[in-house]
Amino acid sequence: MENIIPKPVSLEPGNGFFTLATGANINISPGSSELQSLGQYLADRLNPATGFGINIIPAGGALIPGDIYLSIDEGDPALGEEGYELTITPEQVTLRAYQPAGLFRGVQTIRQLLPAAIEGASPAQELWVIPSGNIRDYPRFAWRGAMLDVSRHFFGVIDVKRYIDLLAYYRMNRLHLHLSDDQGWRIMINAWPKLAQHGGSTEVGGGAGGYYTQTEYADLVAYAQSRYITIVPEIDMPSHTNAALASYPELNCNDIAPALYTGIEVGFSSLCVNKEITYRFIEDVVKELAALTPGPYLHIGGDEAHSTNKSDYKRFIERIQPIVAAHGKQMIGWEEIAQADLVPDTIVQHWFNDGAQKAASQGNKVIMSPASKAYLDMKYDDSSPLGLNWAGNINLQDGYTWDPVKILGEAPENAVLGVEAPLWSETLQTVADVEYMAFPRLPGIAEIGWSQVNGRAWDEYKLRLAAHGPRLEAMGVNFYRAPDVLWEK
Ligand code: TNX
Repeated sequence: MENIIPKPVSLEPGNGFFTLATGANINISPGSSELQSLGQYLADRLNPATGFGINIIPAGGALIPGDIYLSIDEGDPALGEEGYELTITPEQVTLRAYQPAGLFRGVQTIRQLLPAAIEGASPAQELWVIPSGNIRDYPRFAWRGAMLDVSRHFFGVIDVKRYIDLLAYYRMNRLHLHLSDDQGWRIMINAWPKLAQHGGSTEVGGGAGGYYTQTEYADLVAYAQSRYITIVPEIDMPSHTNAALASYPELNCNDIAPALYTGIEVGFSSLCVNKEITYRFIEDVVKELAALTPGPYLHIGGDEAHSTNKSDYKRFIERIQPIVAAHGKQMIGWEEIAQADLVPDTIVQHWFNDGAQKAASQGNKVIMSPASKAYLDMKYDDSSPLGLNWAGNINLQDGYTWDPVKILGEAPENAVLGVEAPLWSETLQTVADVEYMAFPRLPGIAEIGWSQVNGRAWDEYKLRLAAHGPRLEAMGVNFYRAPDVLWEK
């Protein structure tokens, strides 16, 4: 019971065990299509390794011994959107929540309470027991995210779905996709098709790159939604735009398209902020992206605009803000945008300077992604074969032992929406590379976002993490077996 990540708010062990056996059903109430899908999601996690063929049924009157119950009937509003209550007795597993998202988070806890072999892809000989007890749990922060840079190296739909599934396992709820940068434009925009066709045709190192069609992108968004994860699309501007500038000469101040770029320098490109066509372009991109995005957020980058002068930069951000709002989205930007006058609902993402602190003291909400703690692309240590180190090496302990509300200095704590772990992909070419950098640091960030700060300690956490080794192995995750953790076999 003690090895759950993120650590639950409260956990009381009971006596005995529940045994999942052949013939067990998942009972749902109410019998809505949403709960049917949620039940099926759980059955799909349990059936491969158990071979039981568990079915979903609407809950009836009398409780059936050996069954699992998922219910939002008379759910406790105090659990909020994502909280849940899990009661395990030798007779039943009962998961209750106020909202379906809470059930989904609780389902991850059920998975983690079963033997690690439950995550295997084919039937295993195992006694499928869950220790009795009571868990009541809800998140500390509303925003528990990861960012994947699909621009520097492109990752296709299957790869991103796998990442979504791993985020879900650790109860995260946001996936920020960095969809454009100097090296690649990764989403088809029908009004400006060369962005994807030309701007998406390469990546760092000169590989083939790629892009999502709008149908593929919609499929990704729906997949994330089925895991109660909101996709946050980012189109970076005014800098980090070489792929766009290379695709349309008219976006350049001199009307000359530069060549595609496959290196890893930052900050050299800029949209032509004094041309009207730049704003028509942004209007078209925001319009199509907003239409593809059911979530409330749209990220406009805004970082490292080293070749845009300060007053141009400020005017640019102040002109983009109402465009995003006009398409019904809440704007997010990296903390450099705090140089501009921000409307109250613009969200600022901290990474490396004091912009977020300034924004928070002005009343804006902030997302904490401190580069020296939360950047999954930093090396673990000097011997790491992948990653960068401009913000320092980040070992597991460094990545785990920080508090998002202590990063901001004088700014008010309630400004912090939550945490996000960016994974920039300059050095990452494959899913195996992505997993090696994200695991096992990502579960630590997930815990910082979800769990209460009291009771969190590295010495205790690293024991729980050790027990996740066999789980990650069963899922086929290529994780870094950090020497400071006594990984269980
Ligand atoms: C800084 S973080 C960047 C990215 C790089 C990253 C590499 C940020 C807002 N900008 O363009 O990929 O460093 O760690």
